Amino acid sequence: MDTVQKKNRGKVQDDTKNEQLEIFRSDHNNEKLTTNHGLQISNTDDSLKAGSRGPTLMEDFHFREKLTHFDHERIPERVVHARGFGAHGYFQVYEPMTEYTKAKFLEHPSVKTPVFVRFSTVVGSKGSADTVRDVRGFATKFYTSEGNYDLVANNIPIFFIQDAIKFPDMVHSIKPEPHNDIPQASAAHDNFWDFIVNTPEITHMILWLLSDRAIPRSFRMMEGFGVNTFRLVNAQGKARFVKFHWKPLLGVHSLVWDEAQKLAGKDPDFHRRDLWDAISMGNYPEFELGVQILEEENEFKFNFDILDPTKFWPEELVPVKIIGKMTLNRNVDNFFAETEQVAFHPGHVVPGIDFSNDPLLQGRLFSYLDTQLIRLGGPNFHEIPINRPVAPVHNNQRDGYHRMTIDRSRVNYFPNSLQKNSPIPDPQNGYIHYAEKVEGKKVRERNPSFKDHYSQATLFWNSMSEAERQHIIEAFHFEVGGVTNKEIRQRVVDMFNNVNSQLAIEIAKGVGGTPPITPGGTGVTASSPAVSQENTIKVPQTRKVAILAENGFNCTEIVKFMEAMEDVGITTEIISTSLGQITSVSGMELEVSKHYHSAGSIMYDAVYITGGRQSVDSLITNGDSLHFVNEAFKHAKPIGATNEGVDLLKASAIQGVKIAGTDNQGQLTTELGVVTIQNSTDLTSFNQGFINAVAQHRHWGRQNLKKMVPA
Ligand code: HDD
Repeated sequence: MDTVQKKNRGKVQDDTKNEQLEIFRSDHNNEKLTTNHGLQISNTDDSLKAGSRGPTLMEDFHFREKLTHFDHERIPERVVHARGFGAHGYFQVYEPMTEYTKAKFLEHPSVKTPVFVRFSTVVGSKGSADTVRDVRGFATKFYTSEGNYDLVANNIPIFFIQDAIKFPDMVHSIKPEPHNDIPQASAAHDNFWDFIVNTPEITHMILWLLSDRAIPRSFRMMEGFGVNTFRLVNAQGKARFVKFHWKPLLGVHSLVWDEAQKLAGKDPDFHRRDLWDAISMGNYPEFELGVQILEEENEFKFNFDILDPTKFWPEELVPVKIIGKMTLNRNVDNFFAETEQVAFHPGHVVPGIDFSNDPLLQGRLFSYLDTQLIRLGGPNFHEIPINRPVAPVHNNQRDGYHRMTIDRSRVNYFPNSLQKNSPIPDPQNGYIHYAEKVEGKKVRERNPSFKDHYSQATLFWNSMSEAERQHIIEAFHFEVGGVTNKEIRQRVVDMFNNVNSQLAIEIAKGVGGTPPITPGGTGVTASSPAVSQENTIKVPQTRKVAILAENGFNCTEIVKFMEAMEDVGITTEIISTSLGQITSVSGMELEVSKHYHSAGSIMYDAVYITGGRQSVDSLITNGDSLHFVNEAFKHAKPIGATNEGVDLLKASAIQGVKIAGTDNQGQLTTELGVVTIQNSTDLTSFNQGFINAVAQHRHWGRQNLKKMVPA
């Protein structure tokens, strides 16, 4: 796998810039300060006054302009997905997709399409923490030669509701309660669970929301799903149903809840920092685009309706065909101009991509354009640089707030003879909606095929590993534990009895509910291994390891360790009591990356304790370093120690795993992600063992240990 291209490290940027954006960039480098009208300014620290102790004068145009602009600097945040982080990149298909679609950007691998991606949380406001339990948005704008195509996706393949008309109710219920604006960025409150127990169609989505998917380790380690069913249409006019997938080449990995909560305080920017740093270092995130394609004649082949957005198409039934790859290789220049002002819309399609009658999608097609009008202040938001297509724009739309184009023609209507009917619609190459035959009575109804709300929820539950199930149960205990109304808590127990009796019993244990009397479940015994994160890609690349060391460390061990990690694309940081330099037994100096005030185990994927008597003796007497390893152990992270370093583990609260000691001197000892060796100078096997443990991400077997360490 070529995920972390060593060759890329240190290289700042790729050459796939969106030329369109280039012309709007300004560096303000080595320039004179001016007003917005180009007048040079002599002093910007003192307002114009009548006497140096006198009142400020109305005629101070510079003061007025500066303050007025500042007073108007904020725009409304997105009503959902307010907190987000974006990056530029490019996309290429692996092979021509012409059999399925006439979309030009999917026509040939030689076509390199610039993209802009914005990842987001849904519920929290713009200043909320990154690691909250929530769905993550994964919106991609492809700047294609035929116009912008937006794939506005989430990291969960299904949705809360089936019909867009319920979206305002659903969002109102999960957002902070209106009387006191509490809680922020959390689903653990009465209003949301009240909505849940009254909305059976939400059952399946709640299981996903309470699963590890909702606390990703990184934006780089999430899948993306278009959720809705779309159509691909080829040049011959043949249409097929399609679901879109993004698959990260680093696999799908999550935090644990205790870690996510602590990160929200210690580093609320954890995900955006991770993405920014990865791109800055040349560790470009890569996602493969996959499609599940369904022939129209197979529309009714499944025991769920393929237009129902609360259902996914199990990959075991409809395989995901991997068709191309997106690489994110450039951070933004300006957060507001790009990430904040970017406007996505599922209705931004190109020829060859069309809609289905999924009632959620149909409603989305209205909402996104509507919301940009208020958020970006008018109908000309397509002229903001980040939203401009690379394809030329010609139409008779004119005027409105913030119009930038100077339309020089006197003709602003069609048909016309003064300009020979230009701009003229093109019946051959212009977008043609798929001519689907529809008929029916006007009704406010849901089709009976949308009525089974539990079978796929059981399928999902069946597909979870033991650890994943345990996490879901604990998430129920936390989220429903935040509900004050006892009746709602009991109704949650009863609701999930429809999915699985054992699940309901386990929920009841933690929320003070009565376990269901009647056995529940749906009778579904099938599972979909593809949805379990246990079966994802597991590689060590781009992981971050904390090295605990103090003065008197063993320099050979640490240097060899750092080299071995670097070779596989793992980054290392040295954590010590204070910033500055630490000195090895042999006098070698190393720069400390962070001290215990600024770092915590929660910011790393793994911990390594290097040898050196003096260093380890200091670590053993330091509560911070003991807490560091205890906490990493509790969060199921890989822990490695060599020679004297093993003594820190012995002094810690870690129990129940085998650690190198007198009976296994010189041998590599590995159990449940704890990798140790003592009395050895050949650390090659240790380094390799540690890398393997890092690749595993977490060692959930530790959850079964009777005695877990406090942290
Ligand atoms: Fe939505 C934003 C994804 C259903 C209405 N949505 C928004 C964003 C993402 C999604 C990723 C953030 C885009 C950005 O970064 O700017 N939304 C989804 C997915 C859905 C979904 C995958 C289920 C298939 N959304 C959905 C429905 C409605 C909306 C049913 C309303 C009928 N969504 C919006 C919105 C937002 C939005 C209000 C808020 C900000 C924006 O559009 O630009 O229009």
